[in-house]
Amino acid sequence: MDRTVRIIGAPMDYGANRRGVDMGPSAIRYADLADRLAEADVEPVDDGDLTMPRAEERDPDADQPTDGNAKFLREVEDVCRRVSDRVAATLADGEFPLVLGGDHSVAIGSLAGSAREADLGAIWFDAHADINTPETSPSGNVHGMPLAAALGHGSFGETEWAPAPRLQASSIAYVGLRSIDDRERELLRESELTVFTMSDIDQRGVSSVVEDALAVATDGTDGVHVSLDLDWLDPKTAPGVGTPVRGGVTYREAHAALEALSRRDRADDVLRSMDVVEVNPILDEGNETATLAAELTASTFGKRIF
Ligand code: HAR
Ligand code: MN
Ligand code: MN
Ligand code: MN
Repeated sequence: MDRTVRIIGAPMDYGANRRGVDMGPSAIRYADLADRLAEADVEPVDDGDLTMPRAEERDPDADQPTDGNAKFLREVEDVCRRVSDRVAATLADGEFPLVLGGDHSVAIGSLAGSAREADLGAIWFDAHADINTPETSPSGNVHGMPLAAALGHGSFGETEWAPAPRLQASSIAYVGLRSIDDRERELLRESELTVFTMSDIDQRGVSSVVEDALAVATDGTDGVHVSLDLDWLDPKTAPGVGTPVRGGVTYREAHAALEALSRRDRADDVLRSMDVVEVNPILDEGNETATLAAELTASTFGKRIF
Protein backbone atom coordinates (compact mmCIF):
# COMPACT_ATOMS: atom_id res chain seq x y z
CA MET A 1 0.00 0.00 0.00
CA ASP A 2 1.74 3.12 -1.15
CA ARG A 3 -0.48 5.77 0.14
CA THR A 4 -0.57 8.96 2.08
CA VAL A 5 -2.20 8.68 5.46
CA ARG A 6 -3.50 11.97 6.78
CA ILE A 7 -3.55 12.11 10.57
CA ILE A 8 -6.50 14.11 11.91
CA GLY A 9 -6.37 14.69 15.66
CA ALA A 10 -9.77 14.96 17.35
CA PRO A 11 -9.05 15.49 21.06
CA MET A 12 -12.69 15.22 22.02
CA ASP A 13 -13.82 14.19 25.49
CA TYR A 14 -17.40 15.46 25.42
CA GLY A 15 -18.77 12.03 24.56
CA ALA A 16 -17.17 10.30 27.55
CA ASN A 17 -17.03 11.03 31.24
CA ARG A 18 -14.55 13.82 30.81
CA ARG A 19 -11.48 14.04 31.12
CA GLY A 20 -8.39 12.34 29.85
CA VAL A 21 -9.21 10.99 26.36
CA ASP A 22 -8.66 14.50 25.04
CA MET A 23 -4.95 13.74 25.47
CA GLY A 24 -5.17 10.64 23.28
CA PRO A 25 -3.89 12.20 20.03
CA SER A 26 -0.81 13.62 21.76
CA ALA A 27 -0.03 10.33 23.47
CA ILE A 28 -0.38 8.33 20.26
CA ARG A 29 1.89 10.74 18.40
CA TYR A 30 4.37 10.61 21.28
CA ALA A 31 4.35 6.83 20.89
CA ASP A 32 5.92 7.34 17.44
CA LEU A 33 2.86 6.81 15.30
CA ALA A 34 4.53 8.51 12.31
CA ASP A 35 7.59 6.21 12.48
CA ARG A 36 5.42 3.13 12.84
CA LEU A 37 3.37 4.17 9.81
CA ALA A 38 6.50 4.78 7.77
CA GLU A 39 7.56 1.22 8.63
CA ALA A 40 4.28 0.09 7.12
CA ASP A 41 5.25 1.82 3.84
CA VAL A 42 2.69 4.56 4.00
CA GLU A 43 3.47 8.23 4.09
CA PRO A 44 2.12 9.94 7.18
CA VAL A 45 1.10 13.58 6.97
CA ASP A 46 -0.01 15.18 10.21
CA ASP A 47 -2.86 17.68 10.01
CA GLY A 48 -2.60 18.54 13.71
CA ASP A 49 -5.60 18.67 15.98
CA LEU A 50 -9.04 20.11 15.42
CA THR A 51 -9.87 22.80 17.94
CA MET A 52 -12.37 21.77 20.58
CA PRO A 53 -15.20 23.93 21.87
CA ARG A 54 -14.99 24.69 25.58
CA ALA A 55 -18.04 23.44 27.43
CA GLU A 56 -17.21 25.75 30.31
CA GLU A 57 -17.98 28.71 28.03
CA ARG A 58 -21.43 27.51 27.14
CA ASP A 59 -24.17 29.97 28.03
CA PRO A 60 -26.13 28.18 30.79
CA ASP A 61 -29.28 30.11 29.88
CA ALA A 62 -29.12 29.23 26.21
CA ASP A 63 -31.80 27.03 24.79
CA GLN A 64 -30.73 23.38 24.92
CA PRO A 65 -33.58 21.61 23.19
CA THR A 66 -31.51 18.89 21.58
CA ASP A 67 -29.52 17.71 24.58
CA GLY A 68 -32.12 15.41 26.12
CA ASN A 69 -30.29 12.45 27.58
CA ALA A 70 -27.20 12.97 25.47
CA LYS A 71 -24.57 14.99 27.31
CA PHE A 72 -22.76 17.79 25.45
CA LEU A 73 -24.61 16.94 22.25
CA ARG A 74 -24.04 20.36 20.74
CA GLU A 75 -20.30 20.18 21.37
CA VAL A 76 -20.14 16.67 19.92
CA GLU A 77 -22.13 17.83 16.91
CA ASP A 78 -19.80 20.75 16.28
CA VAL A 79 -16.70 18.53 16.42
CA CYS A 80 -18.21 15.73 14.32
CA ARG A 81 -19.27 18.10 11.56
CA ARG A 82 -15.68 19.26 11.28
CA VAL A 83 -14.28 15.70 11.47
CA SER A 84 -16.69 14.73 8.71
CA ASP A 85 -15.63 17.60 6.47
CA ARG A 86 -11.94 16.87 7.05
CA VAL A 87 -12.39 13.16 6.31
CA ALA A 88 -14.35 13.87 3.14
CA ALA A 89 -11.76 16.41 1.95
CA THR A 90 -8.92 13.97 2.63
CA LEU A 91 -10.62 11.27 0.57
CA ALA A 92 -11.31 13.76 -2.22
CA ASP A 93 -7.53 14.43 -2.29
CA GLY A 94 -6.87 10.72 -2.77
CA GLU A 95 -5.48 10.28 0.75
CA PHE A 96 -6.41 8.01 3.63
CA PRO A 97 -8.01 9.69 6.67
CA LEU A 98 -6.82 8.43 10.07
CA VAL A 99 -8.76 10.07 12.88
CA LEU A 100 -7.19 9.99 16.35
CA GLY A 101 -9.62 10.31 19.26
CA GLY A 102 -10.69 11.37 21.59
CA ASP A 103 -13.69 9.41 22.68
CA HIS A 104 -15.64 7.17 20.31
CA SER A 105 -18.23 9.82 19.47
CA VAL A 106 -15.73 11.18 16.90
CA ALA A 107 -16.65 8.16 14.77
CA ILE A 108 -19.99 9.84 14.02
CA GLY A 109 -17.92 12.35 12.05
CA SER A 110 -15.57 9.81 10.47
CA LEU A 111 -18.42 7.62 9.27
CA ALA A 112 -20.42 10.55 7.89
CA GLY A 113 -17.39 11.91 6.03
CA SER A 114 -16.31 8.54 4.67
CA ALA A 115 -19.84 7.63 3.53
CA ARG A 116 -20.44 10.89 1.68
CA GLU A 117 -19.19 9.76 -1.72
CA ALA A 118 -19.13 5.98 -1.32
CA ASP A 119 -21.18 3.04 -0.09
CA LEU A 120 -19.41 2.27 3.17
CA GLY A 121 -18.90 -0.87 5.20
CA ALA A 122 -17.51 -0.81 8.73
CA ILE A 123 -15.70 -3.09 11.16
CA TRP A 124 -16.10 -2.11 14.81
CA PHE A 125 -13.42 -3.46 17.14
CA ASP A 126 -14.81 -2.78 20.61
CA ALA A 127 -15.86 -4.26 23.94
CA HIS A 128 -19.07 -2.22 23.62
CA ALA A 129 -21.84 -2.10 21.01
CA ASP A 130 -22.04 1.74 20.93
CA ILE A 131 -25.56 1.67 19.51
CA ASN A 132 -27.52 3.31 22.31
CA THR A 133 -29.77 6.21 21.37
CA PRO A 134 -30.34 9.21 23.65
CA GLU A 135 -33.55 7.38 24.65
CA THR A 136 -31.92 4.05 25.58
CA SER A 137 -28.55 5.21 26.94
CA PRO A 138 -27.98 4.34 30.60
CA SER A 139 -25.25 6.99 30.89
CA GLY A 140 -26.09 9.82 28.50
CA ASN A 141 -22.53 9.55 27.18
CA VAL A 142 -22.48 9.94 23.40
CA HIS A 143 -19.47 7.62 23.03
CA GLY A 144 -21.96 4.81 23.70
CA MET A 145 -24.12 6.01 20.78
CA PRO A 146 -22.06 6.60 17.58
CA LEU A 147 -23.52 3.75 15.54
CA ALA A 148 -27.08 4.82 16.37
CA ALA A 149 -26.24 8.35 15.25
CA ALA A 150 -24.55 7.14 12.07
CA LEU A 151 -27.51 4.92 11.17
CA GLY A 152 -30.05 7.64 11.94
CA HIS A 153 -31.65 5.89 14.94
CA GLY A 154 -32.95 7.89 17.88
CA SER A 155 -33.34 11.63 18.21
CA PHE A 156 -30.04 13.42 17.93
CA GLY A 157 -31.59 16.82 17.39
CA GLU A 158 -33.51 18.13 14.43
CA THR A 159 -30.58 18.61 12.10
CA GLU A 160 -29.13 16.28 9.53
CA TRP A 161 -25.69 16.28 11.13
CA ALA A 162 -25.49 12.74 12.36
CA PRO A 163 -26.37 10.07 9.81
CA ALA A 164 -23.77 8.63 7.50
CA PRO A 165 -25.61 8.89 4.17
CA ARG A 166 -24.35 5.70 2.54
CA LEU A 167 -23.80 3.34 5.45
CA GLN A 168 -26.20 0.39 5.86
CA ALA A 169 -26.59 -1.68 9.03
CA SER A 170 -26.11 -4.82 6.93
CA SER A 171 -22.55 -3.68 6.06
CA ILE A 172 -21.40 -3.31 9.68
CA ALA A 173 -19.68 -6.06 11.67
CA TYR A 174 -18.60 -5.95 15.29
CA VAL A 175 -15.58 -7.91 16.47
CA GLY A 176 -14.99 -8.74 20.12
CA LEU A 177 -18.09 -7.48 21.95
CA ARG A 178 -18.47 -8.39 25.61
CA SER A 179 -20.53 -5.57 27.13
CA ILE A 180 -23.94 -4.99 25.58
CA ASP A 181 -26.70 -3.08 27.39
CA ASP A 182 -30.14 -4.73 27.56
CA ARG A 183 -31.74 -2.22 25.21
CA GLU A 184 -28.83 -2.55 22.80
CA ARG A 185 -29.27 -6.33 22.79
CA GLU A 186 -32.94 -5.94 21.80
CA LEU A 187 -32.03 -3.50 19.08
CA LEU A 188 -29.22 -5.66 17.72
CA ARG A 189 -31.46 -8.74 17.58
CA GLU A 190 -33.88 -6.85 15.33
CA SER A 191 -31.18 -5.21 13.26
CA GLU A 192 -29.05 -6.34 10.35
CA LEU A 193 -25.72 -5.64 12.02
CA THR A 194 -23.41 -8.65 12.34
CA VAL A 195 -22.21 -9.36 15.87
CA PHE A 196 -19.02 -11.33 16.58
CA THR A 197 -18.48 -11.51 20.33
CA MET A 198 -15.48 -12.63 22.35
CA SER A 199 -17.09 -16.09 22.43
CA ASP A 200 -16.84 -16.28 18.65
CA ILE A 201 -13.16 -15.41 18.92
CA ASP A 202 -12.70 -18.08 21.61
CA GLN A 203 -14.33 -20.73 19.49
CA ARG A 204 -13.09 -19.91 15.99
CA GLY A 205 -9.97 -17.86 16.43
CA VAL A 206 -9.62 -14.18 15.68
CA SER A 207 -8.34 -14.53 12.10
CA SER A 208 -11.36 -16.48 10.93
CA VAL A 209 -13.73 -14.05 12.65
CA VAL A 210 -12.04 -11.06 11.00
CA GLU A 211 -12.30 -12.74 7.58
CA ASP A 212 -16.06 -13.00 8.11
CA ALA A 213 -16.27 -9.41 9.31
CA LEU A 214 -14.43 -8.28 6.20
CA ALA A 215 -16.81 -10.25 4.02
CA VAL A 216 -19.75 -8.42 5.63
CA ALA A 217 -18.15 -4.99 5.29
CA THR A 218 -16.97 -5.43 1.69
CA ASP A 219 -20.10 -7.05 0.25
CA GLY A 220 -21.69 -4.49 -2.07
CA THR A 221 -19.67 -1.58 -0.69
CA ASP A 222 -16.95 0.64 -2.11
CA GLY A 223 -14.69 0.57 0.95
CA VAL A 224 -14.40 -0.21 4.64
CA HIS A 225 -14.09 2.01 7.69
CA VAL A 226 -12.10 0.49 10.56
CA SER A 227 -13.04 1.74 14.02
CA LEU A 228 -10.56 0.67 16.69
CA ASP A 229 -11.62 1.29 20.29
CA LEU A 230 -8.65 0.40 22.51
CA ASP A 231 -10.99 -1.06 25.13
CA TRP A 232 -11.42 -3.91 22.64
CA LEU A 233 -8.18 -5.28 24.10
CA ASP A 234 -7.98 -6.87 27.51
CA PRO A 235 -7.45 -4.19 30.19
CA LYS A 236 -4.30 -5.97 31.37
CA THR A 237 -2.83 -5.31 27.93
CA ALA A 238 -4.42 -1.90 27.36
CA PRO A 239 -5.03 -0.29 30.77
CA GLY A 240 -5.36 3.29 29.52
CA VAL A 241 -9.07 3.33 28.69
CA GLY A 242 -12.04 4.88 30.48
CA THR A 243 -14.45 1.95 30.34
CA PRO A 244 -12.39 -1.25 30.69
CA VAL A 245 -14.12 -4.64 30.42
CA ARG A 246 -12.21 -7.76 31.38
CA GLY A 247 -11.91 -10.63 28.95
CA GLY A 248 -10.70 -8.80 25.86
CA VAL A 249 -8.30 -9.85 23.12
CA THR A 250 -4.62 -10.37 23.79
CA TYR A 251 -1.71 -8.48 22.28
CA ARG A 252 -1.13 -11.19 19.65
CA GLU A 253 -4.81 -11.56 18.79
CA ALA A 254 -5.08 -7.82 18.24
CA HIS A 255 -2.10 -7.78 15.89
CA ALA A 256 -3.35 -10.82 13.99
CA ALA A 257 -6.78 -9.25 13.55
CA LEU A 258 -5.52 -5.97 12.18
CA GLU A 259 -2.84 -7.54 10.00
CA ALA A 260 -5.59 -9.60 8.38
CA LEU A 261 -7.18 -6.39 7.09
CA SER A 262 -4.33 -5.76 4.70
CA ARG A 263 -3.20 -9.26 3.78
CA ARG A 264 -1.03 -9.12 0.71
CA ASP A 265 -3.15 -11.53 -1.27
CA ARG A 266 -6.24 -9.39 -0.80
CA ALA A 267 -7.46 -7.19 -3.62
CA ASP A 268 -5.95 -3.87 -2.68
CA ASP A 269 -7.57 -0.85 -1.14
CA VAL A 270 -10.57 -2.26 0.63
CA LEU A 271 -9.75 0.02 3.54
CA ARG A 272 -11.02 3.57 3.16
CA SER A 273 -10.82 5.29 6.55
CA MET A 274 -9.99 4.55 10.18
CA ASP A 275 -10.33 5.90 13.66
CA VAL A 276 -8.36 5.00 16.77
CA VAL A 277 -10.19 6.02 19.92
CA GLU A 278 -10.59 5.94 23.68
CA VAL A 279 -6.89 6.08 24.65
CA ASN A 280 -6.84 7.77 28.06
CA PRO A 281 -3.26 8.69 29.05
CA ILE A 282 -4.30 9.63 32.59
CA LEU A 283 -5.30 6.04 33.24
CA ASP A 284 -2.48 4.50 31.21
CA GLU A 285 0.69 2.85 32.48
CA GLY A 286 3.82 4.18 30.83
CA ASN A 287 1.98 5.19 27.64
CA GLU A 288 1.49 1.49 26.91
CA THR A 289 -2.02 1.85 25.47
CA ALA A 290 -0.99 4.69 23.16
CA THR A 291 2.01 2.61 22.05
CA LEU A 292 -0.32 -0.26 21.27
CA ALA A 293 -2.57 2.10 19.33
CA ALA A 294 0.37 3.21 17.18
CA GLU A 295 1.56 -0.37 16.59
CA LEU A 296 -1.88 -1.69 15.75
CA THR A 297 -2.47 1.14 13.30
CA ALA A 298 0.77 0.20 11.53
CA SER A 299 -0.37 -3.43 11.43
CA THR A 300 -3.60 -2.31 9.80
CA PHE A 301 -1.63 -0.64 7.02
CA GLY A 302 0.39 -3.76 6.37
CA LYS A 303 3.41 -3.63 8.65
CA ARG A 304 4.83 -7.14 8.86
CA ILE A 305 7.55 -8.82 10.92
CA PHE A 306 9.20 -10.17 7.75
N1 HAR B 1 -22.93 1.04 26.86
C1 HAR B 1 -22.52 1.97 27.87
C2 HAR B 1 -23.15 3.33 27.66
O1 HAR B 1 -23.82 3.56 26.72
C3 HAR B 1 -21.02 2.10 27.91
C4 HAR B 1 -20.39 2.67 26.68
C5 HAR B 1 -18.93 2.70 26.84
N2 HAR B 1 -18.38 3.39 25.80
C6 HAR B 1 -17.24 3.21 25.19
N3 HAR B 1 -17.45 2.99 23.91
N4 HAR B 1 -16.17 3.18 25.67
O2 HAR B 1 -17.16 1.80 23.40
O3 HAR B 1 -22.95 4.20 28.47
MN1 MN C 1 -16.48 2.33 21.50
MN1 MN D 1 -21.34 1.52 -5.04
MN1 MN E 1 -15.60 0.54 24.04
